[in-house]
Amino acid sequence: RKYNVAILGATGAVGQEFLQLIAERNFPFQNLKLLASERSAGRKIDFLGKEYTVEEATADSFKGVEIALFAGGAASKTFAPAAVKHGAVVIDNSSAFRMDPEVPLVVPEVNPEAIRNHKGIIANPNCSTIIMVMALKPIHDAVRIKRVVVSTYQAVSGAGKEAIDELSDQVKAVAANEPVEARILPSASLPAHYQIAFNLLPQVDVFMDDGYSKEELKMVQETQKILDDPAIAVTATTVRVPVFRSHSESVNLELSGPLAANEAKKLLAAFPGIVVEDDPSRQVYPMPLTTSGRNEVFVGRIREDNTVSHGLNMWVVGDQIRKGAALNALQIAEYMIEHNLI
Ligand code: 11C
Repeated sequence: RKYNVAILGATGAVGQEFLQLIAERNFPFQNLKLLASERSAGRKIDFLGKEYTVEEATADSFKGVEIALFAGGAASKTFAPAAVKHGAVVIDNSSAFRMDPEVPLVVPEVNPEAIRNHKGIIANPNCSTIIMVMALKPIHDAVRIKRVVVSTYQAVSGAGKEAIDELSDQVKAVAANEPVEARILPSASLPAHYQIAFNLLPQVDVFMDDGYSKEELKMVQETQKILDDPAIAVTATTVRVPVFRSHSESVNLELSGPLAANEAKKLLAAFPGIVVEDDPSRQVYPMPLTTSGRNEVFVGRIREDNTVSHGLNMWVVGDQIRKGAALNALQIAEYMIEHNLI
């Protein structure tokens, strides 16, 4: 059967990826509503041979909707309760509900069983978290991970369409020897903005009182919730890099027992949704340019770390708009359809 679907935030980077993936994966939709803020309402979008008009989202927009895909942002908090009241399942890409104990936080390859406990809202994790936990899960199941030290190299598209334009404009300005304007990064809500072109920003999202950024906190808390293991210690440094698409992560693990690098490779290669690209002799490793537009999470540079007992290093890269956002959310919906949960 086919489902009535709504996309909230249809004109943004994640919303557009939802449409692309719905077409690619032949997602079984009957009616499709494209919703956005007042600013984007009225825009026409051609999709699979039909013209859709973007509607301004209101509480009534969700009447008759069965699957509501929320691209993220502040609108989620406003509209999720209304969508649930109208009987929709909300799959939400914002951070609003992720740590709510009543809301499952799901990566379908990692903890699909959590979906069954939903009360209308299912949260999609933060993109950097999704990409990392995909690589942690097969290792954690084999030899429990005690501690994770992660540093991220995050693409500008994680901060939305405006940040993509910002990098593009800045690169052109530098090449033309013109003044560079910074308006968005590291975070639009903050007073200071810095050039990202030919630079790195050691800040993703706002800082908390303890000096960590919100992005770093998300990687700690969300990983513990998804792996259902409050004992796993995670410390993160999140960095924005001048890359358009795909987040990369340097992940250092301290395991509770021995695991040879070769064994880790086998575990990772056997895990659904992971591709191991690791052959130093031929200079094979994942890079943002080769992983963008792909659905899998790519792992390379897998090697033992002998500076601690049972240490392991790896390099993890994934398209954060696909697996880190729209694809993961759509996979949750597909799982629910497959298991008669809608
Ligand atoms: C970034 N990870 O790259 C962020 C974007 O909590 O869903 C996603 C924020 C979130 O800027």
